[in-house]
Amino acid sequence: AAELARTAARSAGDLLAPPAPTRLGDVVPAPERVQPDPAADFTLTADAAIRVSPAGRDVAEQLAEWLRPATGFPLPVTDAPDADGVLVLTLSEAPLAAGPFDAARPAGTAGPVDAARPLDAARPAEPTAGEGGVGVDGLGAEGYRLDVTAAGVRVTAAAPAGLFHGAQTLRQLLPAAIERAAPVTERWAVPGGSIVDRPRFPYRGAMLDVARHFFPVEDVLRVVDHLARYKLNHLHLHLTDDQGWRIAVDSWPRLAGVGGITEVGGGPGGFYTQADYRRIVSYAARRHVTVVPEIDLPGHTNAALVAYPDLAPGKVPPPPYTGTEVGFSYVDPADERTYAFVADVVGEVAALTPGPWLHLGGDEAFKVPADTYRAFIERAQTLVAATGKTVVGWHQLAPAGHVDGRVLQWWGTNGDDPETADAVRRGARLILSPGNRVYLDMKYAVDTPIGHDWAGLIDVQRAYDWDPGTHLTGVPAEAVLGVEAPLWTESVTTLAEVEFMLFPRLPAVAELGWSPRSTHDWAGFRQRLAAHGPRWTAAGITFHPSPDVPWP
Ligand code: TNX
Repeated sequence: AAELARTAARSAGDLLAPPAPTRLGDVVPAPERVQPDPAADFTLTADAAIRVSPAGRDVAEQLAEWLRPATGFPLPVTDAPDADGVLVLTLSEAPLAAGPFDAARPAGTAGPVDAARPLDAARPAEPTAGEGGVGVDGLGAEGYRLDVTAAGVRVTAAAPAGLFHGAQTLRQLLPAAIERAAPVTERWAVPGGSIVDRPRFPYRGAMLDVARHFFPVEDVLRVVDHLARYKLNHLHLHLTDDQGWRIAVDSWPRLAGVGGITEVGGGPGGFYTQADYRRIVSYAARRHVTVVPEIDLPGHTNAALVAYPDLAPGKVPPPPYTGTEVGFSYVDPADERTYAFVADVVGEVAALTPGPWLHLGGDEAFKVPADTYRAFIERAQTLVAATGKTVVGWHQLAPAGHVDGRVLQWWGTNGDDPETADAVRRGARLILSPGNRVYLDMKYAVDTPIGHDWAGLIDVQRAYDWDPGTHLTGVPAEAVLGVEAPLWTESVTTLAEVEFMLFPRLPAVAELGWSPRSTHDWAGFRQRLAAHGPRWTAAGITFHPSPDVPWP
């Protein structure tokens, strides 16, 4: 009787309350499967608690940190995920109980979905475990399931990363005012229904060039937050270039001490101490973002040569460089000390980096003859492999011999690239960063105040409308590890300018990396993206009000 009374009261409430302002499918990146239930909207109230399994505690704490400022609610985090609660985060290797997805259909068949986001027929929901359940283990470490009913919200995943992505989805389903830093009066409604979601590609990233202009730790942490919102899971830091060396290396202290004090335009530069770098790495790790450090070799090394002229060809100390030309510098490939330098640097950087990757650069070494370049890269790859890390490099590495697991980051503008396709046949995997699609330093339009245009103008539709799975001729989708959007900073000097170049293009790239191809739809994406404008405004994030997007 009590249950009946509660249900009746709830229905009466539903009749009175307006629907949640956000629709369940209004998430960026688009979830794999969405099944709205408009009768099951949930409203977060001051008495809510977050219940979580012990291993998910840190995700629950972060969710509370996101929701407390605007709601002003205490949102205590407590154990006991099995008890009834309002916001429940559950880590489970076991099959999930049947939920709204499964009730209407036999196990293993496609369920009804949001008409706007049809099920990807080629990629059915993962092995339904037993009678009508979805196995979270089938969602991988990053997948999650989110169920919203009038009584509460439950996020279920096999690992903390999945819980984290599910919590980010929940954050997006609340009204935009949730992004405010101080309490506001609002009905904190969440649209009812279920989402089952997991990434298309394992590697989804962005690169920040901290070498052309230096960005302090706090700025980098904020960029990590931006990545994590959109389920990007890698931050590539371009740590070294002609204009500055940004990471302290104990065995070669002048690299940062001398090479770190310059930047484009003559500003003071700067560098990360090893403690600073560790702080970035652990802040990112808490947000399920892996840092990929890049030491660019053999070119883009003027700052290192200023610090250690013995590494320069001819041992001639070059002057510090604060311009924006590329391709003139290189470490001396004929001197054995160069390889000791490479070994020491990659050794220290590897030791500071828990993630599996170490990026060797390799781009634009125009002054090094092709066979010398190849031999240098092969030695450098071996030195990286000896640290236990997997080699990543710009696609100029392609002609060099394969080394276990190596990954090429393709930044070309023409998808016919036989050299890269050949490296893939020899075992390389690819990160796609097509210059004319995802280079975030390109201008949006002719009148964009900062940025380049050598790869063209890139507004949001251009960043969104391509397919990483088919972009390169002769490269199968299985060889594609994922996508990354690089931000070079020759013309970018402040955090606000970084954000201006990231938003709204970064979410477009995030969707290419995360969402199944079947959800790809420019008309729908621009609508979903538009709803994020008020979120960015509420969060104090600078963005370009692109005419491609129907902002509210
Ligand atoms: C090319 S892309 C570069 C960078 C520049 C960028 C400017 C790549 C691997 N190298 O050195 O900053 O163009 O867009």
